[in-house]
Amino acid sequence: MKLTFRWYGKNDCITLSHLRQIPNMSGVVTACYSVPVGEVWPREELAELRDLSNKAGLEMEVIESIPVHEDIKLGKPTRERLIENYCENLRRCAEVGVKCVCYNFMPVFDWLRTEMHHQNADGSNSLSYSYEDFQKVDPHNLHLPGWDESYSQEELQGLLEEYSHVTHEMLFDNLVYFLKKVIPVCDEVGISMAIHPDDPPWDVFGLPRIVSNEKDLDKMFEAVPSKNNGLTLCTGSFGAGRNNDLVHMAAKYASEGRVHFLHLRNIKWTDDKDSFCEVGHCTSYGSLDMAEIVLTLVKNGFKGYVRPDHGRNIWGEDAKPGYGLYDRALGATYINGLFEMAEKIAK
Ligand SMILES: [Mn+2]
Repeated sequence: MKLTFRWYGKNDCITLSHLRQIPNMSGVVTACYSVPVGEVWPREELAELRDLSNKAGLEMEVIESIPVHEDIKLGKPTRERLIENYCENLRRCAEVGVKCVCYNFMPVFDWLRTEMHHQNADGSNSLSYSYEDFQKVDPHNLHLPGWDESYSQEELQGLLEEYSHVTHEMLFDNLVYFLKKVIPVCDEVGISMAIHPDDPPWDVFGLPRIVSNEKDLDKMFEAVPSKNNGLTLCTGSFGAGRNNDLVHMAAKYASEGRVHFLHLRNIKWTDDKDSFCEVGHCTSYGSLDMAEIVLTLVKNGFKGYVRPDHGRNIWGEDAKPGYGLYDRALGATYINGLFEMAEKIAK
């Protein structure tokens, strides 16, 4: 595996020299954040990100993400130009050495929580999702932490209205339409696409979601069989769905060569409905068996990129929720330990 870490570019208060000092760190996971969704990324900006990373002793082989414009998900006529731009971005990424691109196909909301600073017993805080609190959220008068400023109320209402006619089948057809244009470019330039699962893995506000479980994935891989049509196995996202058997999914998709990118984090189910809290990475902290997941991946030939996903805020750090340095760095060292042992056992 190659251990990586998300880096939000030059404006990230966590610097490349910080990242370089995390044991076994191979590279960054980043993107051109200045470019509006759907537009072409400037070559100079990509080259600059790559050069800054390389100068700090880090690779830039993973992009997270090249976002998919809502018009592509909605299947509007404008998707032709937007998909062409997407393909051009893939070519440009390949030119600077990118090997893997993470993306998602969630309508409007690419993640949802009800609390950004849930207080934990040990004095840390983390993101959480409460079933009870979520029932009280009105999408037509949205005040949800992390989302209040992403869209204006008018824009959001417009999008919700457009999606009100989109079924799961239509969204899936639009994903396949997109992949049938994008994957041949990936095959040509040597990039693996790694779709990120729905977070959390169920429909929200009546919006369809189609990357939530094994059945969804099988359908998608069957429609576009190239191995470059792959997966970001995000344990925290799939793991919030209690019917998802992460160990089984790890074995199946690693042996099929579909797991190109791994997001490792643990979550704890906090009631008998859908509520969960993000916790420290170790197995003992949450509901997912992290050691078994990693061992299973390695035994089934996983050799992709890994990054510690969301961490808690600890040691007084007040970071972008989920993206502090300290707990993700602790997560990284834990991941190193799991892989070192798993690779020894698998030999
Ligand atoms: Mn993730």
